[in-house]
Amino acid sequence: MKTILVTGATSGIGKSTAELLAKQGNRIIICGRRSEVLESLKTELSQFTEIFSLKFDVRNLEELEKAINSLPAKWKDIDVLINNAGNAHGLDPLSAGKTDDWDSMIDGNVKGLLYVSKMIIPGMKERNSGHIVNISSVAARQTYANGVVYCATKKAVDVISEGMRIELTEFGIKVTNIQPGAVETDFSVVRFKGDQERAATVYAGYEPLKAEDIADSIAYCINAPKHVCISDMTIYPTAQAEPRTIYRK
Ligand code: 8X3
Repeated sequence: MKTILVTGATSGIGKSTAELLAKQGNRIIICGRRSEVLESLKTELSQFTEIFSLKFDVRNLEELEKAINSLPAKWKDIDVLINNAGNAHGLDPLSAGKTDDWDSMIDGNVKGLLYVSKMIIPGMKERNSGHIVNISSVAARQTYANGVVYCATKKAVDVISEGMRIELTEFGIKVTNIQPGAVETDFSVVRFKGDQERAATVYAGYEPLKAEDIADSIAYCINAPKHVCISDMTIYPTAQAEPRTIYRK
């Protein structure tokens, strides 16, 4: 049984991952921005294991420091950190991009991941053990038009994973970088600012990945034997060859 902290646990990949790892008997710290959603998820998952919830926005350093520092002693030794929180905002050429969207993506996907990691890594180093799982994207492998800033943030996640591995290997800490392709979650609804119809077109005509598929992959990495570190994993739906190429019927 491990103590696992999941950011962005209230929906999508984060929620499915928290659910699966809870069912496997791990103790889970679920983190997110919406207290009602966190509380109902806590109730739902408490039937399987011990759950602790922390409300914070990864973009808010003060809020997240306060939340993580408030963890009771028995929850402080985090074995696995899953840096899942992150989003895409807008799909625009650079010339028309909204700077608020850029700030949200850079603050959440890059700075937020760094802030949370900085809080958790010292304990892992002291204990000479731990596992950090960073959720990147296939957008880090292939830049696409109108998504340049999103792609840049995910490329940054790849680089941070690589750097973490270089800095943390001597402490016995594993680092896993996961690159999901098209996963049908609220991802596109958020990207298109609530436009459900447009979001649905992203997943039309083929079978996209489900959040559960990524949760499975994450669980596989976490459950690998102590001497095995899955450093990188790229997961596409069978119908997708790379971010821009999807075979639709
Ligand atoms: C989401 C996958 O291809 O829309 O990270 O960028 S993609």
